[in-house]
Amino acid sequence: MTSSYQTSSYSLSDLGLTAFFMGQLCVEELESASLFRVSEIQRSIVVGWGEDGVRPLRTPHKVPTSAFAVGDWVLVDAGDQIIRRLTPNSELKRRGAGTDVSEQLMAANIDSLLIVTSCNDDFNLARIERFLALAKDAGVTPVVILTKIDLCEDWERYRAEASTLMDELDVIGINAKSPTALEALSPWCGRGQTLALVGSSGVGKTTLLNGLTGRDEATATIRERDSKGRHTTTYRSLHPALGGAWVIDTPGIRALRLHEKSTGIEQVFDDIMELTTRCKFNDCKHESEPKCAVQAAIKAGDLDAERLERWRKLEREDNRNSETIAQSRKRAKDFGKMVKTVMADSHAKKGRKT
Ligand SMILES: Nc1nc2c(ncn2[C@@H]2O[C@H](COP(=O)(O)OP(=O)(O)OP(=O)(O)O)[C@@H](O)[C@H]2O)c(=O)[nH]1
Ligand SMILES: [Mg+2]
Repeated sequence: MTSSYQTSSYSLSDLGLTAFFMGQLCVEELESASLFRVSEIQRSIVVGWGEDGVRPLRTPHKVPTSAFAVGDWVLVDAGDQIIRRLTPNSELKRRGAGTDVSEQLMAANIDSLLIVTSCNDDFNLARIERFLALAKDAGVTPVVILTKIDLCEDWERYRAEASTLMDELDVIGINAKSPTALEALSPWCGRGQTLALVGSSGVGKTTLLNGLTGRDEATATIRERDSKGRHTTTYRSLHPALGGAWVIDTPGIRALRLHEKSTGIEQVFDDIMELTTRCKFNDCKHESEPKCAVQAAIKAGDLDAERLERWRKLEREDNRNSETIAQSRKRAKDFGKMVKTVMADSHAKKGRKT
């Protein structure tokens, strides 16, 4: 995707400015500075959309570009220098990759999260649940978009499976390449609304963006063998859609790691949460304890055992995420000690045998 600093202008209200943001400004600021909506963040560049079009903005001294998110509202001085970030009304955050425990801002001030997945090998319930928890954490409406229904004989099967993940979840099947099919997304594309497209590489996020905005951003075919994409989109960007909405396209995510104590997990798995309150023991592990309501629901066919496993996995990960770095070092040290002890024991046993 290439940056193009456009000059076409939108009013601040077209850009999604509401009283919530205006309430964060004092009269002097309104007179001397202007407001921009962050439309693109690359390694060292923040680009903003203001009343006169799009232009690069300078971050405050020693503040990295990672302190801002696409979709943010920022106050900017006459020299295109960002003065401050306005408090967002919603924020998508994830945990960094590998050993990085820091939180990464993915997008801000969005109304709905379009979780895009194809009706092929990409379809994965655990991944969709993670994205649902991400949306719930941010307090935004999740919608599951199933793409490539034109290449799939029984795409309704995918819809049926995805619909079981949460009550009242909208699951829309679409051929992202068909302009008429895009009308199915109109409930989330109203004037001033902002939606973000997330999902693995190759599922059709940029194809949807192009259809919704009339743009022609780069897309690329996927590998036939495993339906994997080629990571064509490399950074997040905000674009005006034809009906007055704003669309954020994002690079494909290999593995989404939720950040900190995620209340989203509890909301997505509220069926299991409700069952746990009915177990006989407060500290029930839902394994083989007597009068466990969770196991009883599995036996009665009311709860899928695989869903319970996926919840356990997310809970374990969430607990680990909430550890401080010191705790995580201690856990690694204790594990190292345990390995040494086991090794020493096995050497001693071998010694006794010979
Ligand atoms: N037949 C069909 N092809 C689709 C559909 N959606 C996307 N494609 C094709 O799938 C390929 C990948 O689409 P992209 O839009 O580049 O996917 P992406 O999610 O943006 O991928 P990344 O930028 O790598 O994250 C392209 O060749 C699209 O033309 C669909 O609904 N039907
Ligand atoms: Mg893309």
